Amino acid sequence: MLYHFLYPLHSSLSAFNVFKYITFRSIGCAVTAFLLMLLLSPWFIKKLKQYQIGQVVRDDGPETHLAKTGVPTMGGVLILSSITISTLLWAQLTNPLVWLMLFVVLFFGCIGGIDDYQKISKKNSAGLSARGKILLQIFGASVVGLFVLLHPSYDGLLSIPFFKNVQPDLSWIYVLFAIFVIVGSSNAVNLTDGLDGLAAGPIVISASVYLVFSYLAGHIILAEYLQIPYVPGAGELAVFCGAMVGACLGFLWFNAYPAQIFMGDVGSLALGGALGGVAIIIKQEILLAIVGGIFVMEAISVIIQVVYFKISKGKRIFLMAPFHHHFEKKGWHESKVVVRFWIVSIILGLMAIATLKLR
Ligand code: 57M
Repeated sequence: MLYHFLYPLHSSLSAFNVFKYITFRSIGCAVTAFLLMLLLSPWFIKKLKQYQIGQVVRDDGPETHLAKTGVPTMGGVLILSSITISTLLWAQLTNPLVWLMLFVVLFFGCIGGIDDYQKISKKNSAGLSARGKILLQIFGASVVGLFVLLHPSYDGLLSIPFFKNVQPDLSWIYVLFAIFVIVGSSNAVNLTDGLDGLAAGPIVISASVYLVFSYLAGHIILAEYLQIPYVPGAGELAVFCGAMVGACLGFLWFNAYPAQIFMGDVGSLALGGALGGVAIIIKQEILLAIVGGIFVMEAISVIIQVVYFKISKGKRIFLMAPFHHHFEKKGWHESKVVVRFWIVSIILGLMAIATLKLR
């Protein structure tokens, strides 16, 4: 909005020229989202407590988690509001990719929100059925998949990090692939969100990396120079990623150990879906497995545990899955697990940036 109102004034005052620059608007967007979270969270936490929107903690998890019963949850509502407000303020609103991403983040947020609400309002409810949740997720993701398939600037080619000449053509199967990436990413972030700050930290890192890649993908000269797919208009997604970075940093302020608020499924499903969506739209799909390596590892740990549990008739590989519970059960303090996961996430983020040159 600011772009549309303030940039045209540059003819009378040249200072308004800055609103043309994606870099300036991405930073402005991140700062706005961060400040919104910082200013509104104390009020929001008070309201959640007042309406008794508190976490129901399972009693079969690590014992230390029982103390978390009643911690206000559904902080994702504020995260999504901050992302939406800041994106609407700073992005170029004539760009369809911006609206597509707002659709993804809000649609996945609604799925998580309904799930959270059912769990909280009927204390013993398991929330939305697994089948209902996955069908809704597939619907949301297929909107992105179909957009990419039908849009003239896209093709079904996959870009493989480190191998610039290997670009398999998936043709229409690309839609199924897009669904797999977005739904997978949404659920992987959801599984990761089990310790204070464990999901928000790696989301900040992943969204920062995708901010850089979105900017480059939307810049014809830089994209050609770096030999990454050029996607017209993708630069505006740097502004959207800026909103994700700022909002999650602001959330982390209150979600850091000991957490004053959890994001709930409304946050985790939406933010995971958004990362998957950006990866698809800017054609850096496989890169997500590196950038979001922590989320991938957590999801794989659950798959391995469940499969092994079934074929061995009750034996386990990890003390508990997802992976973070394994370390807690080994006696690591929650904060140690979280900070170490962040360290791995930062290293993976740097590796992802390195793929720009190592090809
Ligand atoms: C949700 N959510 C947390 C909070 C957060 C298939 C199976 C592996 C599924 C998995 C599962 O349900 N995972 C998704 C993970 C929950 O947090 C809420 O949920 C939102 C995210 N969806 O925002 O609202 C608990 O996580 C803790 N938490 C924090 N800090 C935070 O900032 O401490 C969350 C955010 C909160 C709080 O304690 O209550 C969750 O874990 O429920 N299931 C599991 O993860 C369970 N694992 C399991 O059953 N493993 C078995 C299987 C695989 C064979 C095994 O290894 O033997 C564990 N989860 C819990 N107890 N709580 C184990 C039992």
